[in-house]
Amino acid sequence: MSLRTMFALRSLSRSALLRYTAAAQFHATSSCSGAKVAVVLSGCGVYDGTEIHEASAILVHLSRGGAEVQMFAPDVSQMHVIDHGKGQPVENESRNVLSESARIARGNITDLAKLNVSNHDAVIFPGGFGAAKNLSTFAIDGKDCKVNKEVERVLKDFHDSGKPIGLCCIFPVLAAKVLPGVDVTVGHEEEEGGKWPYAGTTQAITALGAKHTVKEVTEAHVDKKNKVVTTPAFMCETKLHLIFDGIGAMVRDVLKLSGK
Ligand SMILES: *[C@@H]1O[C@H](CO)[C@@H](O)[C@H](O)[C@H]1NC(C)=O
Ligand SMILES: *[C@@H]1O[C@H](CO)[C@@H](O)[C@H](O)[C@H]1NC(C)=O
Ligand SMILES: *[C@@H]1O[C@H](CO)[C@@H](O)[C@H](O)[C@H]1NC(C)=O
Ligand SMILES: CC(=O)N[C@H]1CO[C@H](CO)[C@@H](O)[C@@H]1O
Repeated sequence: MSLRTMFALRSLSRSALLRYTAAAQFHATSSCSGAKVAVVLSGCGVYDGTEIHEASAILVHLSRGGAEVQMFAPDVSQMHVIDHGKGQPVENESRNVLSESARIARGNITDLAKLNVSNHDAVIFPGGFGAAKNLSTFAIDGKDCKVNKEVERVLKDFHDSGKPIGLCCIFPVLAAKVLPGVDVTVGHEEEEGGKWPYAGTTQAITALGAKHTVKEVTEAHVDKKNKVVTTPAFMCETKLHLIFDGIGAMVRDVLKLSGK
């Protein structure tokens, strides 16, 4: 202990010292994670790529949890480009999923083909239509969709290695396709007057032979056997901070399962 620290400790009152110790312990347990987490993106913008708020919420909660993050995206072209102001496809414009995702990663992104499961403790996939348009063909083919082969490989590699997989929004449907019998949530199973506009997705999940569990937007669902953690996020028409909280629950459960 340095003289300076000793002096600082001596001058603290006993109760302040206890508070200080408790805070230090809390700090240690809350940020000791150091888990290496891969985050996989599918473009930039809800209608043709990654849902930006979901990606951001995941990164904030991972940062708070003390995780070390590396971001990835496949080097493929987007199914189409949507003008997010008009909600319509832009004709004759083509964009690359890796370079668009780099916007969210502040430039620091790696081709998904280079993701090696040995280098990470967990993987998290945010949602957005990019998952259904660029990482799979779910937007067009529904339950008969194909999944991008690198995405399929990564899901299987983490699953086979017993490393946790975190998913939100529409992404659980890709897990349902790739991981037989997985148990996931995308929220409620009825539209309930527009609160759950994509409730029909639950039918695709069960048609794929997976199990659907009903959860609230602020909750995460843990499939302990498969180490798959899911939360509804923007499958629910609700306030942004509730979606943020649900993603926080998902990220915490992923970090817990990583054992780091
Ligand atoms: C980019 O990300 C990698 C992996 O997380 C990290 O090691 C590296 O320092 C980052 N580079 C920059 C320039 O931020
Ligand atoms: C898009 O490309 C096609 C074929 O190259 C061309 O015929 C068409 O005029 C283009 N449309 C626009 C809006 O530029
Ligand atoms: C993945 O990383 C491990 C450990 O660093 C290494 O042994 C293995 O060869 C790598 N696999 C591939 C496909 O690069
Ligand atoms: C342009 C295009 O359609 N790109 C791809 C988006 O992702 C799906 C699923 O992997 C591919 O089939 C598309 O080719």
